[in-house]
Amino acid sequence: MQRRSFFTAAAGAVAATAVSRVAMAALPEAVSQSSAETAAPLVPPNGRPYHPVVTLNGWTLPWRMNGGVKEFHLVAEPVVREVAPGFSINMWGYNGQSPGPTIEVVEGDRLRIFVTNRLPEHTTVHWHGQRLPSGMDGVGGLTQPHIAPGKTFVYEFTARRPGTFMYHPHADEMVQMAMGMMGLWITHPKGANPLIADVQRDYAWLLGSFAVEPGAMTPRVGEMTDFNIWTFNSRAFPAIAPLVARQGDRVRMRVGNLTMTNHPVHLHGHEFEVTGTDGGPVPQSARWPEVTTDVAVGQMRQMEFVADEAGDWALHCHKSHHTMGAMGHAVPTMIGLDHSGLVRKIQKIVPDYMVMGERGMADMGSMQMPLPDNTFPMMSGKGPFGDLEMGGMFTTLKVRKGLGANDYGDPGWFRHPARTVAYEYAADGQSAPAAPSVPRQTPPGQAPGAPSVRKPGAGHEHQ
Ligand SMILES: [Cu+2]
Repeated sequence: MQRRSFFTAAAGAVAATAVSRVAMAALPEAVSQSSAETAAPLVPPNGRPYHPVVTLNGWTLPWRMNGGVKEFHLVAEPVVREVAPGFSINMWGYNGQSPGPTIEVVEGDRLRIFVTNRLPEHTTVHWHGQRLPSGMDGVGGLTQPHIAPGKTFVYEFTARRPGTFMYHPHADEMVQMAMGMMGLWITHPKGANPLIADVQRDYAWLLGSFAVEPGAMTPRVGEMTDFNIWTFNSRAFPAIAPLVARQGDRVRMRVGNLTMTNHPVHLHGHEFEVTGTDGGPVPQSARWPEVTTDVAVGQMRQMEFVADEAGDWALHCHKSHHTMGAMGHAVPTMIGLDHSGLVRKIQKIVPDYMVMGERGMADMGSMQMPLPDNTFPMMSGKGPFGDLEMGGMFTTLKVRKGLGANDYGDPGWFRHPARTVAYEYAADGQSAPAAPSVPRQTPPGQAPGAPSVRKPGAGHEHQ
């Protein structure tokens, strides 16, 4: 990740990979990232200025300027991504990570993107949402020959419109996207744009899903519906970085979906507007307040709000199975079942046997259940008040007073002002409001305490 490495020509690579229009030019160095931590935003060292995004648990690909053209070098390759502590997946990605690095450019930039294929099979890169010459669209077989293993192809186009985009293969797509090949692309506006606000915090992530058996490390690539690992930028809660904002900041969230199902993204404590899609900025007259917006497959949504409420706010997919870790999806319903004698019998055969969920499944957050190697609990994460019972597509928005403009560090848990936290009711407490006491009437012929059903139009005067 050092700038100077761009200017050391990889001389040996020239002869083997020279392409006519860039003949005699060395390939830009392929910068690789080994960490799954959120990198500091990349302030542009040259070219047109812009306010950079923060890629959750990701990074932005550096470039070099070459005769007025911005040059990037993507390398498609197998990677090992740490999805949660103690849990890594064999993925395919770009430049050391899945998702690949975010590409940030400015409207009007002339671009040259070198793509080297180090996968065991051919690939291409499709630049989702871009206006570009048809032959640069990256659809293997339709607009270009596939990039064979070991080969480098060059894509050249101008970033014609500002917005939130992504890139992914258009070759053996089912396998390559199930393995994690995707990345974000941000085209910043050139100068002021009436539909694009200045924001103080600009976060971006891609929704992902993987089918990995507990204890395994490689996704089932043929899976169509039964995924068990749900991710923001190939990370699962509690390993997803929080979004941090200074109270009063205008915040943008850019979210793209390359999974096999839709994800209703839900933010607590604030209302946002969808200000843009991968089709471009949304006209002012077409924006309305939301607290949840659905991000369908193959879509991007750009949401904005003013972070004016201090606190720790949940930010998650609203499908409850998508905020679970690996192991919860095939558990039988045990609520209300008395199986007290059964456990001891089964433990004679399977000593570690535990029953899940006779009172619901909340107990599982704190169960010290033996797990296979390389997986993570279905419900995990500790908060200041106990177990969070989450996993998968869940993180927090942490809004604090007086943070520095470039302070993206986790500020820790919120310190709630006095008397602003929900509390346990105490019968002798002075502060709890008294609930009205109404004696229950039992209809004739019905046992006291039995549920009563009131039929419409039955005309009972009580209740
Ligand atoms: Cu979801």
